[in-house]
Amino acid sequence: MGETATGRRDPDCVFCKILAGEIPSDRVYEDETVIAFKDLSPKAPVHVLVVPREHRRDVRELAEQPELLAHVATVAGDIASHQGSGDFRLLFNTGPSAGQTVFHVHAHVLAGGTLAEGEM
Ligand code: DGP
Repeated sequence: MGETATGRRDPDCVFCKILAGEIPSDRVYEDETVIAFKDLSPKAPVHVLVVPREHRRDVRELAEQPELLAHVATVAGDIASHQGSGDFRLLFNTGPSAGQTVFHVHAHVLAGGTLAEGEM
């Protein structure tokens, strides 16, 4: 785990590399604390990941910063309003058996069309 001027960074983390511009992404929003980009393998008409800039493992670590967690939810809602009807599903996979594959906390924003219950 390394520290940079912009906060915590893991040099092996794919989302830290996206944040640093080392891996391209289709960004839909960014500010001082979060970025949002389209998921590589979309599971819904709108499938965007909202990612805090600082490297945190999962939503449990993010919850140590309640304002940042709330900001992630606000950004997710704004994206759903701009890109869909405003309805959306917000999902944090947390831990390998729950499907987390990238261990840099991110919220999946799923929207557009009708989302089936139980479907990601
Ligand atoms: P999770 O399984 O909850 O950890 O979600 C990780 C998501 O990240 C998964 O839906 C695919 C996406 N993803 C992984 N690598 C990349 C990448 O390099 N670019 C983009 N845009 N998305 C990625």
